[in-house]
Amino acid sequence: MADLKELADAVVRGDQSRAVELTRAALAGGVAVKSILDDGLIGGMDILAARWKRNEVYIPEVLIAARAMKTAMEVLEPELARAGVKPVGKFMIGTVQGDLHDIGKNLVAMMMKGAGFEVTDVGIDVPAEKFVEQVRKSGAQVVGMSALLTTTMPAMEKTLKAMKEAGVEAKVMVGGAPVTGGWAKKIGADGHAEDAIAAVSLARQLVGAQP
Ligand code: B12
Repeated sequence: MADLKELADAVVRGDQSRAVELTRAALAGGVAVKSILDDGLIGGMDILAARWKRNEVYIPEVLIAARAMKTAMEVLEPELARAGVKPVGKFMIGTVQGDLHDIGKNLVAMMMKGAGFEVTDVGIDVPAEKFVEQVRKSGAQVVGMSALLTTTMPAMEKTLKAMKEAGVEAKVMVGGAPVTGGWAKKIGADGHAEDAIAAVSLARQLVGAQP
């Protein structure tokens, strides 16, 4: 267990090489893959999430930690598949058509991955039809749409409509600086989250996992 605490610390510090080294060492030492994921990698991101909630860390620190977690995940992923460990859920995210902002979207994607979701990132400037096509392809249970421009917020409504018309059953959450809970309600989305941490709690709720 001590090694996993050290692994969580490496993730919190954003120390990529140490996180990879400790993940490899834990695997070689016979530690259960699920424990490495839950207590080491996700454990580290949970510590960071709590610090973010208390305004003790800033976006760059979260990005750096998420990158360390992602690199260590690459070592773990084949083992997770071999051990039959299922993701918390499948999440897909994209920035809506006409909008090129992706820093917030990437942060949400990374935090979601850090929370144990299988994540499909469909990129920026994504037309409604591509959202529909990709949600089907990925089998996502939750879809996230990001918009940073007031002029692209209507594309969220258009995309949601296209998904409903196509009979897509995935839950939809919306976010981005100008997006509010009121907007989410107005367009018929299942929820809105202010930031990446809140997005993780919301996604967990939407797939029926523990918040
Ligand atoms: C960086 C930036 C850019 C970069 C984008 C680079 C990139 N790769 O993303 C560049 C230079 C390309 C750019 C271009 C433009 N930009 Co700009 N840009 C910004 C800026 C400064 C920061 C945005 C950002 O990354 N914030 C940091 C991230 C972490 O925060 P965030 O995106 O809000 O994400 C968080 C939450 O919102 C949430 N979230 C985000 N997405 C999602 C999704 C889901 C599902 C959920 C649940 C949550 C969630 O979680 C995130 C993490 O906590 C903002 C100003 C600002 N302070 O917001 C202007 C801003 C958004 N831009 C603006 C404008 C006008 C433009 C341009 C039109 C400028 C121009 N005339 O060309 C173009 C538009 C290009 C286009 N078609 O998209 C305006 C928008 C005004 C408005 N209300 O519509 C802003 C507000 C600046 C301003 N004050 O005028 N921009």
